[in-house]
This record gives sequence, structure tokens and C-alpha cells, in this order.
Amino acid sequence: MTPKHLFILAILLVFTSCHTPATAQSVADNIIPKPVEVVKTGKQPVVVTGKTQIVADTRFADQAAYLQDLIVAQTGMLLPVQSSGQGKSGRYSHIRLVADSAAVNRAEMYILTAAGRDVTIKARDTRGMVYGIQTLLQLLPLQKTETASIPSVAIKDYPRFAYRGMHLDVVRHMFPVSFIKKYIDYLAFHKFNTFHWHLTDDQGWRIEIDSYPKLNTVGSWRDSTLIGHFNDVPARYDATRYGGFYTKDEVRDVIRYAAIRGIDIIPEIDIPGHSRATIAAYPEFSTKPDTTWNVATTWGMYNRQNNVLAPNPATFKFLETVFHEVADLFPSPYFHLGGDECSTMWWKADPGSQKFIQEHHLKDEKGLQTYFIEQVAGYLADKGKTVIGWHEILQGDLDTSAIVMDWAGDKEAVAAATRHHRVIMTPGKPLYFDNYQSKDPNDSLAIHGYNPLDAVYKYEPVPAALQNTALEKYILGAQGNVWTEYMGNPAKVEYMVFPRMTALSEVLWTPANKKDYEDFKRRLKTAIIPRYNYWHTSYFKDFEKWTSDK
Ligand code: TNX
Repeated sequence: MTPKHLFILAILLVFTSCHTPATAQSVADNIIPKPVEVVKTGKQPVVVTGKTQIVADTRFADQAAYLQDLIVAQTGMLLPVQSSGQGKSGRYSHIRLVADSAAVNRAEMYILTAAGRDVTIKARDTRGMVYGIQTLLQLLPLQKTETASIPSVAIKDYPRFAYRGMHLDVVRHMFPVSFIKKYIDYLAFHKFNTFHWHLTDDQGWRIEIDSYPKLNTVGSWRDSTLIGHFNDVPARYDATRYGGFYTKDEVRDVIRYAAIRGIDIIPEIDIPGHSRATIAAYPEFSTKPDTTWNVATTWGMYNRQNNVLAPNPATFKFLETVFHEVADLFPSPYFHLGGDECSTMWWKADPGSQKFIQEHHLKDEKGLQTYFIEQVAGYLADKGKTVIGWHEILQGDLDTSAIVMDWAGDKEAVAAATRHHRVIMTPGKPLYFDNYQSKDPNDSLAIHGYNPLDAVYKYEPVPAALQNTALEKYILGAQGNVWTEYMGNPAKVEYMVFPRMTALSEVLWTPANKKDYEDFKRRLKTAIIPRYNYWHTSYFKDFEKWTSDK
């Protein structure tokens, strides 16, 4: 071939790659998280128009309405919904939502087939159906249209890990219910199944409590908030009252919303440290009952300001009542009791705590921390809840039903699994999405630490020491944590989580041998960034420039 021929060929290639409309078959190659199996069956594509019926088994009536809403929002086509067995199947195409526990032989699995006049999604549970729906949305055009063509495919798909979570701290900054729902929508799109709602901390109580009303009238409000970074000297404050809390009705509404989307909400009430807002409301639960504590106005209280509960009968009565009250509100079988970063210095300095340690034959202040956790685990057991705690709960000798959430790294996870605790991996590196995703000095303020996109994508939740051993099964999955000290509004949260949560979704869903970072980036750019734009979300754009080796 002469150089001239090569030139013409190159022009042709560029031309065809830019101008071929996303063909029917290519959309099936763009799905995120990447499915277990996609077969292009070479049959007739399914033509979807406003006359296409959604035909759902009664078990999936809520998901049929959910799918109808999503399709009309995405394409403008409002499809009629029918329950299966009702009416007759007309001349038009169908999207069938079918309950099938024979062909679908595992939890959260779905089988999606499209050919001729039928798109069929089969699932055995709500989650499987929700995930089939998310995949279907990715096969439909992301634009207003009166007709669309779905390629003929047979997709069989299920998750690699049972626990696929995202966390959100609503204490350091609080977000409206409308954003909490949006966040749940983002989770559902990415086939996450758990929302970990961090509801209390030093800087505020964010859930309505009837039995101890000062938690809301006092504990939900702080007088001021730090401006700038927590190590800036001198510290500056905005001198503006900040706060609020979610009412029980709002919480119930969010729970219902999440349930339709297959998402379990795990509440967290963080004790016995991280309790400054509690002792501001009720100083009698602190080591210095005569002190007037403020709700914290700065970040990072550990060993800097007293934020621990004192071990006295009134405190334990309080914990029992409040944990019971919150447990009654949430249907989740799990409840997170915190347990992290509990400084021992305030108990060391407190005669009452020392006396308690002696009288209860506890070894030391760590023994006291464990005592708190064990008491609360008992209150939660009364309500049939399985306890989750940050890995510091391992200091004690908890019953192995307690699930350990590991924010440190593989060492703690191996220790927990060796003791036969189930473990959820959420190591600061790389799953804290509050850390920087670039080293650009002009990047928006964040927690120090560098977690670029490729590090998230390449993260392997099962520690090397557990791989191919009998202990591997104790690793339930992983979670991205979103602490909001430096996220004052929803747009900033979106900037910090996108595209990192998209990468994490594939870590958790896709079989390890199907992961491929280059292909992930291709799909991200072709199919998911248009969706971020469709959602009107701000996302971090410089992810190709900022990589782990920078
Ligand atoms: C540690 S890790 C915390 C949070 C902070 C976060 C900031 C853990 C369980 N607790 O209270 O917000 O660091 O990255």
C-alpha cells in the first residue's frame, strides 16, 4: 500500500468510527457494570414505541411503575403497564417482567432476552428485577425519541459480591431528602444494594427521636462551621447556625423509595465516641455532667475534644431506648453502631469511668469501649438486628455474628475473618471518596490522601492472604465512604463520587477476570458520562490525567 492509500484508509476509518450511529449491537458492549455474560443472538431487534406494553407479574408491580417512570424520563415514551394474565397481548412489542426461580437460580440474578417482539427480564427477587431494568435502560437511547430499537441479546448476569454499598455522612453537612433519593437512584443504576446512612456524629444528630427530644432541639444544631481545611492556622469559622434533622416521616418515605429500588438502608448511630452532639443535648451522659458542651463546629475531634459517653445507668438507659426507637423505624436486618475512633483519654481522666472499669472488672479503657459495644449489641439483638461496627469493635470479644466494617486495610480484615467475623471492606485507600482524586493544587478542597480513579478500579476486595482459602467467604463485599466535611452541597458530593463510584460498581459486580481498565474507560466515556450529563451532575473530569503513578 502506498502512503496515499494509507492516508485514504485512515480517513475512511476515522470517518466510519465517528459517523456510524451507535449501532444496535454496540450498546450491548457498553454496559456498566460489565455483565457476566452477553450473547448477541443475531435475531430481529425489538422495536419499542409508545405502544409497547410493560407486562409485569404482580410481584413486580412496583418495579413496572419504576421502569415506566425511567423510560418516560429517558426517552419521552410513556409505555402502558399491564399486569400479566390481564388483557391480551396486542400487536405491539412487550417488555415482560417475569418472576422465575427456576431459570434464575441465584439471588440478585436476572436474565434479559430481547428478540422480535419481546424483551423479557426474569428474576427471582426484587433486586434481580431492578438490575435487569438498569441494564435495559442502558440498551435504550438516552434521548427523546418516538421509536427505539433494542438489539437482540441474551444476558445472564449476577453480582460477584453480596454486599455492594455506598455510605453518606449527613452530619458534617446535611442534604435535602430530594438529594438522598437521587443518591439512591445513583446507587440503583450502578447495581449497589446498600445505602449506609451515617446519621449521628460530633457535629449533629440528623434523625428525629421522640424519647429524647433535646437530641433534636439542641443536638441537631451547631452555632458555627469551620471554613477551609481543618489544619489551616489560624482556624476560621463562619459564625452561622447550621443543622436540621430528618423527620420520621421523611425517613419512612426514603426507606420505601429505596425498597422499590432493591436498596437496603443501614442506619448508623455512632457510639461511644463521636458523641459530642449527644452530650451537648444531655451533659449527664458525659464524663463531666456540669459542663455545657457545644455541638462540634470543627472536624477531627479525636483526642482533641471530649466526645465520649460516660458509663452510668442513665447513659445505658438512653442507649437502650434510642437504639430501640431507631431499630423500630428501619426494616433492615442490620444496624451500624459505629465504634470508631474512641479516644480513651477522657475516661482515663474521669474518676466515675475508672470506678466503673474496676467494678465491672474491665481490663482498661479499651475494655470499657468493648463493654459499650456489647451492651448496645444486646439492645439491637432484642430487635433481631445484626450488628455492624467499624473494625475497632474487634478489640473486644464480640459474638461472631457482628459484622466488621474495615476502614484500615487488609491486616484488620484478615484478623476479623480469622476470628470468623464477616467483613465489609472500606479501606481509606482507595475507598474513601472524600480524599483527593487529583494532585492539582487548585482542585476543590478535600481530605488529604489521593485516591484516583484507576486505584479504585484496580482495588481487589479479597485480601491476598485470604484468596483461595476457606476464609475467603467472610469477605462480603465493599463500600465507598463519603464523609462530608468538605462537601457543603449535593454538587460537591457528586463531584467527589463520580466517576469513582462507577468504578467501584464494577469491582463489586463484575467477575474479576472480566475487568479491564482500558475497556472500562471506553465504556465510561461512551455510555456513562452522557448519563452523568443527563442527570445534570457535576463529575470529576480529569480522571485520565490523574493516575496512581502520578
Ligand atoms: C475518619 S474512618 C472517620 C470519620 C471522618 C473521616 C474523614 C471513620 C470510621 N471515621 O469520622 O469523617 O475519617 O476521612
